[in-house]
Amino acid sequence: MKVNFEFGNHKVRLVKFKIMSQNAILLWMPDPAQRDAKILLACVNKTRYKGPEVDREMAAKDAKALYKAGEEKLGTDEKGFVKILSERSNTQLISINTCYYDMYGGSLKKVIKKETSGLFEHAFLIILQCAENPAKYFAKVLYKSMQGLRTNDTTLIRVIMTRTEIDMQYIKAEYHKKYNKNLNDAVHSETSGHYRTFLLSLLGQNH
Ligand SMILES: [Ca+2]
Repeated sequence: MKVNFEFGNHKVRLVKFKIMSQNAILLWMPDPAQRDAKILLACVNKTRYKGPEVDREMAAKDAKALYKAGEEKLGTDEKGFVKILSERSNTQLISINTCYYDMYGGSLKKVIKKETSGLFEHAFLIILQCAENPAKYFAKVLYKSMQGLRTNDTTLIRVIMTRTEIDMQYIKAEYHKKYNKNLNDAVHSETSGHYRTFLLSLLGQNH
């Protein structure tokens, strides 16, 4: 989707790109240090299986590997977390989470919070949230970007531009469910001029 509009004296053309959620995670990282860049590359480069099939046996193996890399170990082997969290499909991650709970009595979210910190923790939690319910995650990000005195336009435009049209329908539904307000109306009240027209055209019809 291409939209032309004028911004000051400039004619601007913005194109909506169709990219995977992994790439979006990359965008979320503010100026990552070299150490933290590993997970970003892992997320982008590895081919993540997208289908619905779940391998229970492999999930149990991964749960065990995560336990060894985290709770069982003094300190944390972050590489072990990166490998599993960046390579497994969303459905597989949900299965790993269930296995972990059954085997060790705690959720992966809790383990990540306990065993990791900083950008690693941030990225791992995003991956987990995206596996569970990506639309809910992005609805929350959009809501937060419009809170407070100043709207965070960078976040707002980044999320809206990087979601596919189908993703956006799910995000709008989650937004309405959680905040009891239409996303289009929220964006309308937080923006103005060509910028508003542009964002609303990317959001599509109000449902
Ligand atoms: Ca540990």
